[in-house]
Amino acid sequence: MKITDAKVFVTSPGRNFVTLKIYTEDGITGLGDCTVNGRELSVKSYLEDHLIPCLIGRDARDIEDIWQYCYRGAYWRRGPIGMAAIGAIDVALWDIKAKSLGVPVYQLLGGRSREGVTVYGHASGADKAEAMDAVAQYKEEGYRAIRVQSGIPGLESTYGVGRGRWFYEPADRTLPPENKWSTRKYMNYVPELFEAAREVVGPDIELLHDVHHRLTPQEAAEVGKRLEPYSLFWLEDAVPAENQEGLRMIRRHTTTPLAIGEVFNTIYDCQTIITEQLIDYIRMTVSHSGGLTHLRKIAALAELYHVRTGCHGPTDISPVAMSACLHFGLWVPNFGIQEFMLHSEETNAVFGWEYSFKDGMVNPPEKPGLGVEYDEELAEKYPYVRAYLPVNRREDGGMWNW
Ligand code: GCO
Ligand code: MG
Repeated sequence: MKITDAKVFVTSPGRNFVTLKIYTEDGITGLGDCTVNGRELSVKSYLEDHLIPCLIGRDARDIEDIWQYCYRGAYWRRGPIGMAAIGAIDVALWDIKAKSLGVPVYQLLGGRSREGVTVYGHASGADKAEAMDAVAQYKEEGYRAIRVQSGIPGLESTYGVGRGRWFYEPADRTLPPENKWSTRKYMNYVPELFEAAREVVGPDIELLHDVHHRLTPQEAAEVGKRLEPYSLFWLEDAVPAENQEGLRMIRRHTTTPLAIGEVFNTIYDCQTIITEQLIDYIRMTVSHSGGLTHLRKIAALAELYHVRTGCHGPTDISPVAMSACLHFGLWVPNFGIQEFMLHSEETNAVFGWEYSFKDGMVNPPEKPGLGVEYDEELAEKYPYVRAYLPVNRREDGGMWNW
């Protein structure tokens, strides 16, 4: 089953998505998502200028060999752009193989391990009252797990607060917006936010929180300790991800479970924190971590150390990658949770797919392959628009992590 062509599509039905489509000689095609929010065209170029010419004529069934060829064949390995490109090729090849065998992708991975993929929804608000309204609404919708983010008193803007109740897209179509940050104001506020959230949801619904790389290990240890009374499911990205050893300090001081890894792209980025059991959940996702072939190896390593999966799944993950995550989550033995953010109607129309949501669990389309169709004609109506994620400064103007 020779690969005859591969095309990269960029569309912007409300926000940008980069999609790879691989074509084979017998007419079966496969899709992969390689959207890197705010750096979309770099991935397109990496694929078109460097990887696609090497794919033509290869047997689409040789998924592992093609992965190794793309990874080892590049002297300059790893990194978010290269690994997203490899990830899209890999997922498209799993899609093709599953379609050729007439089975959903999860069947190739090893079959169903659970009834559905438990997801967490995003409750956020400009202030505590608004955030609590959103928490109550997610509870009513039947979510078993809710991430809570809120504007911080005294700060004009922050991360993680959606525009409208169900949608969240931080990238902006101008130059990067600038946020201001105060660790002190954040730390003063976050315990009362979770005291309120625990009261709204009661003892059985899981609560999650994202710190978005804003703290030092010492500060994160303090926040973890102060949140212990509210029994979080996880505290995410408490510190910037580059320094894996930094997690040791947090671990020594708090039992609040830790999740990290949405910006990682290879197994080497999480080797220390997994093998030293410094985290509880690994956040790496299909589209940014070399596809299903690489992510299943990461999950297998994690399984040895009681670390469970918690794949990144905001709206910058297209329905192609989200579907791949759901197939993965249905199978992976050490599943933890799946992040789930609703896409806009325009996005769902471009990426035709039907998933089911019941009792806080999502199931992928029960169709051969990933179960996603890309409508090229409709996609053309939404041309690419350059967009940037915000940058972040401390109150004194010094640069900080967004
Ligand atoms: C999350 C993330 C996202 C990121 C976004 C950046 O946990 O979902 O932190 O919301 O901010 O992926 O593009
Ligand atoms: Mg996050």
